[in-house]
Amino acid sequence: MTVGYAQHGAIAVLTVDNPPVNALSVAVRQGLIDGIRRAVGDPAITAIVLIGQGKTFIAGADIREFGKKPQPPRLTAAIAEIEASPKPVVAAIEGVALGGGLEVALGCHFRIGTKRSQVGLPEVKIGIVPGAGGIERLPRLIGLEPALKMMVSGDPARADKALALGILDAIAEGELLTEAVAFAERAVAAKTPIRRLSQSKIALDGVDWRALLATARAGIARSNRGQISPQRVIDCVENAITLPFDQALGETVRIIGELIPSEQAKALRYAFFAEREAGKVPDIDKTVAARKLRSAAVIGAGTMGGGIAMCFADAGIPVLVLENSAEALDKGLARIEQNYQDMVQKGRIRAEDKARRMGLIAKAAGYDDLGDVDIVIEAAFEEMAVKKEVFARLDQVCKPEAVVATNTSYLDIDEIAAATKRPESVIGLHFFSPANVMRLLEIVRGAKTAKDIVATAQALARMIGKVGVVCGVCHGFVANRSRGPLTREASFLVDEGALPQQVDKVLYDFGMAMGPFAVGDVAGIDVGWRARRALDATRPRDQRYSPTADRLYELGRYGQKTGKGWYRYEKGSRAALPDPEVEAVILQSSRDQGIARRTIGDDEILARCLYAAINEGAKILDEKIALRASDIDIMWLYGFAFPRWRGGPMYHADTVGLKRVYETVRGFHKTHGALWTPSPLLQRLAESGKSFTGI
Ligand code: 3H9
Repeated sequence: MTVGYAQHGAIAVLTVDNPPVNALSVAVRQGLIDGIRRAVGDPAITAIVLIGQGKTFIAGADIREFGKKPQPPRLTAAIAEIEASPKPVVAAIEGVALGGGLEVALGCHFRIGTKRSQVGLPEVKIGIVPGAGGIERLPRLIGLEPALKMMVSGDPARADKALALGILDAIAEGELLTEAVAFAERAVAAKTPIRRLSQSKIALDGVDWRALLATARAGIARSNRGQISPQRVIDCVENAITLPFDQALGETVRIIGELIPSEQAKALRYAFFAEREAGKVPDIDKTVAARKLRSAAVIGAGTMGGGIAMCFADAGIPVLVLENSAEALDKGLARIEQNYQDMVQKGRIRAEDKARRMGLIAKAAGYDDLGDVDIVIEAAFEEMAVKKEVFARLDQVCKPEAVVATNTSYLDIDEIAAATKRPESVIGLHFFSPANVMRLLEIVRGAKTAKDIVATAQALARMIGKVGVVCGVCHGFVANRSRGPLTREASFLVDEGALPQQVDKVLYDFGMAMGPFAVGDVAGIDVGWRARRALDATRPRDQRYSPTADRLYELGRYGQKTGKGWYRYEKGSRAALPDPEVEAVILQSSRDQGIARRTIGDDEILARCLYAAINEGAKILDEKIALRASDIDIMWLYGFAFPRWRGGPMYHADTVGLKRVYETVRGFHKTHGALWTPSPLLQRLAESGKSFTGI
């Protein structure tokens, strides 16, 4: 039975039981209708409680059913049946009521939650709109402005906020079912009037709803550039305001019907499941227990080390910070404090949050202070000799069960591990800058890393709110290695005839948050210069190399920090302005390389940048450094702000068609040589008509 039926005195209890998250499959929809009819038809029943089995009320429609032929009954029909009940219906919300789950609860006449409840309409995040009355009912319950905010962002509200907004009528202190039954009995005894939201009006007195919607549209155009669903939510909200309930709902149903099969919704559904898949490592199941993480240490108080220390403090984990000198440590802690201060000023955290978090960050006087910590993350200088020295010291002082991690972004983890007598405890934990903001945590598993250390790293990712993706060891690992060819091609394109602003615009218009040159100015042209010098010794002599960025470095143009890089920046502004001086450097560089500049079309720019990354991604997959194509996609979504509504670069390649991608790569190989050698996997898949996500 997906919807159980029981009687508690005169109260019927319907229990949705559809693990793992009580999604509203066809059987649940039918079960709800049957249960309501049975309770309504039974004279011994005076009221109904609707509850979910386990830790969830209902997580929404079954996303796996999307794209398949819809089967009756519709969710709107089930909700209409609930709302029409002449006997009071109380939703008892444990855990989440999301999407269709909240829509079911809004069809009920009362809602009682627990401290753990979360309610929301996240449909926009999977490229659709709330399609079962949520758009029409939520503003009627809590008012237009807060409802609009929730539906457009898709972010859930926790119990206390839901109570304040009026989504919840009460929060149970004790056992939810018992209190919900008591609530229902009281409603019957007091003859509390039943409130059917579909029959009420949206309160609009004094609300300039046109201005509100216009502001929301403009905000989304910036925050969710290129994404259709939030704009469609607002279309539906406008209908909810201007049309009668049934007519507005009819329009919403039509719109969700259009959106479900759309490319964007498919990509966003793909990303939803890819994210869940990324947490799974085939040889590490639930029987592998993670180690306890109650305290941490970070080596290095630079930008990266400081950001990592903030991650721990944000999660309530005490963290020690170790630096070479007292000055460097003081400087690092001052930067952390400033970051928190900025967050307070922007209203992101309260002053007391800042104080609590700063209180969790302490200075380590030396390596001997690290003997008790559960995890150490080294974020020292990117040089193998330095890393080896640090790890040899850590080996001497850390307790045997400690996790000993490095934040290196490209060095060989196995070589670092070999500097210790405990290579099984060593792992790569690669954060992305700014470490306290970017959500990707690349978990690099060395040849000898123990399984429970990997499981602990995954648990850490969850604790600090990151998306952990496990991969193997190679130069640059998965994220940076697959992105490297994109920046490489961007530089070549500029040498051949494009300008930075043209290349950046093409990638920005594609949906990336920034183009590669704007990113270079943020990351620092001096940083790129040092990374290239580190590779000089091993770079094949006949390999094409763009010297243009080196010319900018020689001019002291280090990027935003010097007010000049690929662009120029006015004092105090981050707006990238094209600079004739850069253009002159580029033209000279082309001449020096003997390249006759040509006009380059936007299509070529996009293909060169993206397909270079995709071809490298395919090589990484073939070498089994990444477990699956979707893991590469998740890394790009969370590490490089690739537009989620395009799924990720590998998924994007599938939508283009691998045959076409392969043919284009082959063409570039002919024109541009060895750096474009097609990946054998790409070739195999293209020739057999397969896709990355199908393997
Ligand atoms: C909707 O409701 C449309 C309506 O407006 C109108 C319709 C007409 N369907 O995340 P977890 C699976 S749209 C199918 O690891 P957690 C998930 O894939 C929907 N499957 O656990 C995973 O499977 P597996 C609006 C779903 O505790 C397993 O459940 N609702 C669904 O970290 C456990 O999930 C949403 O967008 C689903 N709806 O988080 C909510 N949800 O074990 C989406 C989950 O095989 N869901 N699964 O990998 C979530 O936000 C989180 O999953 C949730 C649990 C918070 C519920």
